[in-house]
Amino acid sequence: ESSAFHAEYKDGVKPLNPGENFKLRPLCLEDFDKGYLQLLGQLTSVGEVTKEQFEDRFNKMKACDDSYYVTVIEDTSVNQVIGSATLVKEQKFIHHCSARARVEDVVVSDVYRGKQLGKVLVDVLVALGKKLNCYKISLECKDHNVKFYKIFKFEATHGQNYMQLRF
Ligand code: 16G
Repeated sequence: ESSAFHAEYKDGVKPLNPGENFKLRPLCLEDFDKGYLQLLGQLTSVGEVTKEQFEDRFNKMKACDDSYYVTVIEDTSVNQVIGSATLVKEQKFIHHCSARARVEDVVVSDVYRGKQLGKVLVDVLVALGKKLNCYKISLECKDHNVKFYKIFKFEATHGQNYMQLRF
């Protein structure tokens, strides 16, 4: 079956209506055939991923309770996923066994930009992170996107660096 990751948004999280023909919802298995991976390909390298590989990864993520909140916007007039963003919740011992969240893989299809869809996605993830009792939400982004994330009150943190080791 192809049920969504998180069946419903938590009580009290009311996403902005993205407008007619645009449906905001959790990722589902059918999204493989609705251009989800092609959309991610506008963000970074995806590579060849078969339907079986996609389903396997989807099911693994879904099996992690209260962890992956993969959110998409579908243009229902063409049955295509045209925007996506993911909230990942990570359990912690610190802050009284709290949790932190990360905003990941924010992408809106190039032909749909300028319609505030990115704002709709990040708005709902921020509200969700708050509702899920995360004590902070973080993200990493390119310089030219800093202005966009400041709208939601994300700020660069003095004394904290984003570091990585790539393989
Ligand atoms: C950006 C994304 C990150 C994504 C990465 C992919 C946001 C806020 N940040 O940093 O989530 O995973 O790009 O780039 O969407 P990479 O392939 O170079 O890791």
